[in-house]
Formats: sequence, C-alpha cells, structure tokens
Amino acid sequence: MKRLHPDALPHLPADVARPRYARGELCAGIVHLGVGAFHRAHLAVVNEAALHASGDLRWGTVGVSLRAADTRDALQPQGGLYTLALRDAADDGSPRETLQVVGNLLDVLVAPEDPQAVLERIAHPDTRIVGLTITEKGYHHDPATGALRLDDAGIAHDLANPQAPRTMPGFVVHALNLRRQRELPPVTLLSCDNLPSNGDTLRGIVLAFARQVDPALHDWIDAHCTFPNSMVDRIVPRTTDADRERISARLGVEDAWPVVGEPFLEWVVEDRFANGRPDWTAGGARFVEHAEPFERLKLRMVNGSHSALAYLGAMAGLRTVDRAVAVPELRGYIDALMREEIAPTLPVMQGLDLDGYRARLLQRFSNPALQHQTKQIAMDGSQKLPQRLLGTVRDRLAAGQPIERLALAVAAWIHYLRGVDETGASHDIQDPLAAALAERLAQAGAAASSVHERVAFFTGFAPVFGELGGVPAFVYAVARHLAMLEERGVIAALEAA
Ligand code: CS2
Repeated sequence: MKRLHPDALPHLPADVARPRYARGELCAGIVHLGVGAFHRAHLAVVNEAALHASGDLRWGTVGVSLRAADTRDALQPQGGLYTLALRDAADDGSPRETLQVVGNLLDVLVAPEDPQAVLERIAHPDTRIVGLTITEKGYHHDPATGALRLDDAGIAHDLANPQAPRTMPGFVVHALNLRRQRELPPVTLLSCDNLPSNGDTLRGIVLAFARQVDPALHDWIDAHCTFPNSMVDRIVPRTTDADRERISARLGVEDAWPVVGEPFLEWVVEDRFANGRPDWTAGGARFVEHAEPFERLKLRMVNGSHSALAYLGAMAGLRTVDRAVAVPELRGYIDALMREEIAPTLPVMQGLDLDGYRARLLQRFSNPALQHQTKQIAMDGSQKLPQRLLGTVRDRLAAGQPIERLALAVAAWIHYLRGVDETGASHDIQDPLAAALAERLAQAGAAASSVHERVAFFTGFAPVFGELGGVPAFVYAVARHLAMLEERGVIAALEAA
C-alpha cells in the first residue's frame, strides 16, 4: 500500500475531509513543543478549521518532539499529513468513525538530534506562538507547589548548556534570549497541558529559569511575552496497530501515524496574545478573560474522576474506561464523587448546567469505540493527583466537609503502586517519581505496623501531598479505604464508600 502523501489527497474517498487551503504557501507562525496524539487531535485540528475559515496562511505549525524521533520518522514520508479519526457508537452500538486528514503540521524537529534547530525555530522571525503539550512531567516543577525544581538534573544541565538544552524550560528560555538579543518581537507561550492555571504555572517556571540565566532576560520576558491560561478537553487514547490498519484500509493509503479521539472538544483560552493569533473560534475555541474557573471545572470533574476510575478500574482488572464505568458500583461511585464531593467545590459559573455536564461526562466515559486503557490514565500519578484530587480535598477539609470518596481515589492510587492488580497481573509504575515512590512505600512497610501508620508515612511525601500528610482527617480517611481495598478488594471498598 502507498503512503499517505500530499499527492494522494485528490484520490482519498470523498467522505474523508482534507486540507483545502494553499498548503504550499503556509508559513510556520506556531512552534509546538510535544506533538503527541493529544496535540494532533486538539489544537492542530482547531487550527486547521481556522485556516479553512480565514485563509490566513501565517499559521502553519512546526512541531518539536523533546524526546523520541518516532513522530518525525512516521510523518516525514507523509509530508506531515496525518489522519484524525473521531469515534463513538451509533444508536445500534456499532462503532462510528469520521476521518479528516490534517495538514497544518509542516515539519517535526527532534530536539535531542539537533537542539540548535529547535532554538533557531523558536527564535525565527515568523514564530509568534509557542504552544506546549508536553504532559505534566515536562515542566520539571514540584507538583504540589508548581515551582521550578532547580535541583532537577535536566534543569541543572540546561542552565549550564545554553546551546544544547534538553528540557522545555531550557529550550524556551534560551530561545527567548536569542529573540531578545536579535531584537525580534516577543511570542505568546501557550500551555495546553492539564495543569492548574497552566499559563501562570508556565510563566512562573520560565521566569524562574530566566532569572538564573540573566535578570535582564527575566525582565524582558516578564514585560513582553504572554502566557494565557487555557482549558483543553478531548479524550485521546493512545493509537493502536488496529487503529492504523483500519484507518489505512479506509483511506486506501497507509497512514503510519493517525490519531483517534472522541467527537467532543472544548478549548477555553485567555485572549492575551503578544504577537497575534489565528481565529481559533472557527474550530470551537472560546476566548475569555479568565480561564481559571473552566480549568478547575475540567481538571476536577473530568480528570479527577478519570484518575479515580483508572486506579480503581485497573486494580479490579478492568482494562478500559468504558468497561470500568459500566460496572454499577463504579458508575454509582463516580457519579456521587462528582455530584457530592467535587461539584460543591467549583466556582459558580453563569450558564453552566453542572448536572448536564456530569451526565455528558459519564456518557463520554462510556464511549465503547475509544478503548481508552485505564493503565494509560494511571501513568504519572505523582504529577496528576495534586490538581485532580488533592486541591478538592483541601477545599473540602477547609470547609469542614467530608472527603470519603476523594480519599478512596487517593487510596486506590497507593493500592495501584503495589504493581499487581486483583487478578494477579502485574504492571509497571510509569511515573517520573517512581523510584522515590517505591522507596517511600518500602520504608512505610518496613517501619509501620498498621495501615494507618503506613499511610501517614507515605503521605508525608511532600512533593505530592504538600502539608496534607500532616492532616489527621485526610490520613485516617485514606487509611480506612486502603485497608478495605487491601483486605476485600475494589468492589467491596466501593460498596462501603
Ligand atoms: C486523562 C486525560 O490520561 C489522562 O490522564 O485523564 O488525558 C484526559 O483524557 C484528557 O485530559 C481529557 O481532556
């Protein structure tokens, strides 16, 4: 089978959407760090709609992979083209899929192969926006406080090696230094990651790094670059070989690097751009003055319940989210978690129907065509728990409200860290802090005689739990649920919650 390629576009089946703008004339106004599946199914698709609607050809994208070469290797022979498959179930339950070939990714740079090329691209006169979808761990911050970790090996390396950085803060700050030295206009730094106040968090990290490089650079960035907060939402599972085969068969050409997602998409962005922006409203983006309430809603409702489902589901041997949420005990628990413990902590937002939001979310989780693996969501718990569950715990404790269901989700994470599920199948703990977590768990086990003592010791791990490990109401609740999970299993713990 031939590869997907610009020459193949006229021959694709009629029901496959494709670029209709003058692709050959696109300039790269956007550099995007982290061109994984999420970016290619979210911002890139919104950007594609803006190109179609406006014909403003300043807004092509150069992607940057900070680690692996796989995306570049797959997309280069395809001239940067890839397919987005949006999947859900038809009324009769059969999978339904719409295909779109996306064209605004012009090139992919692989940072470890050529860091200089990445610096020069960010410092290019055409570049106006630097987007980021690098996942939580790409920020090299302390998850509990959001502060840059100056003791991190990658950060220390990048402070000493301005020509050949390895981390996001290193690339961004050293490239901004080039822009400043060359008297080029500033850029917008646009975080599209699931972090609380992602723009403000990014700003704090970039400025902290810049201060170490040169106080004058710090002041230039502070005065001229902007860091809009944004809320991003679309469920995008990892692409599988079966996806690649099915999509290629429908296209009639081989796409080695398609992405699969749900039809639902939301993107709420603060309208603070230092050097222009595309009209992303054409693709469903909403520009607002303050995105924080939307972020909090999304991180706590969507991601908080996603992580709870992932740990409980994975430990019960339920491989996908739709199967997990079909188990009545789990569905009832997630519904009550959202309704009774998360929703009351959310800011009042005009026009928001929270019951409708919750019902739609359960429907999104039930999408049988996504096959979203619980173990994929379970990754990187140390980076995710603070904004997904622990902020909600803090708000409720401060208001004197119960935290039983939230505590069960936290206990499920600790349970998951033992590395074996209830069916006896083992799993790796994929987490940048995996070694520290394992050590902490081992020490907790060796030093403690009761579950309560173990949990007290484990939750003393400040990079994740902050001060919460010293709050008896939190420690007791988590310990009670962990004891139940260990003695009687997930379903019994859910029934008792
Ligand atoms: C998920 C998210 O993998 C995860 O941790 O919770 O990727 C989730 O699917 C998206 O944030 C939905 O917008």
